[in-house]
Amino acid sequence: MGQIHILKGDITTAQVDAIVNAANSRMLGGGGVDGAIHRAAGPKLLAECKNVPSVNGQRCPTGEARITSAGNLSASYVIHTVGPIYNIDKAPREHLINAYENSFKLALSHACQSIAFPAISCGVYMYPHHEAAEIALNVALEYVNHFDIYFYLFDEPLFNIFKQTYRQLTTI
Ligand code: AR6
Repeated sequence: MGQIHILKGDITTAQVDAIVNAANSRMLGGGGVDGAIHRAAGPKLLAECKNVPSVNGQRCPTGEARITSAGNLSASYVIHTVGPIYNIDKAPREHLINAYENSFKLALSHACQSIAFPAISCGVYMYPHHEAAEIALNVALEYVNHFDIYFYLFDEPLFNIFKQTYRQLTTI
């Protein structure tokens, strides 16, 4: 039985088996947490991403996940998932649920015992933060038997939303 930990800070410092990246479908890096993870991991991560099979330049469709090693990060793996772009996605809720679930499934199949997530789609993809927290934490509660789960929130308002949502979901 693991635990859910809600932390404020930089996910690249997480001491876990797998760090989840909020990537885009091309999986060649980007801004936000994706940029931070690639900078901290170094060029080996980008080289590994380039080896992931692509269809028309798309390595990871929205809601799916892919796994690579983690370069200079202390984690064993980076799990790259792609959340929905809230304003243009036809099924944003379903896709955000899938992004979390598929990340957990990949971590399970690679025998990970601890996993760290950023707030997927909560930056430039503009998913409303309260609903995103509710989705992230509900999926995490389904997998907490298998992992220690760490959410790294980068700013105080989102950190507070995750803490408050977690209290609401776990208070009977
Ligand atoms: N550690 C933890 N969280 C972080 C960090 C960090 N080092 N840096 C930023 N965040 P975003 P998205 C937070 O935009 O919305 C990229 O360009 C950030 O404050 O990184 O899923 C990709 O390549 C926000 O709360 O991801 C894609 O093109 C959260 O991480 C696109 O952005 C997610 O913000 C994905 O957009």
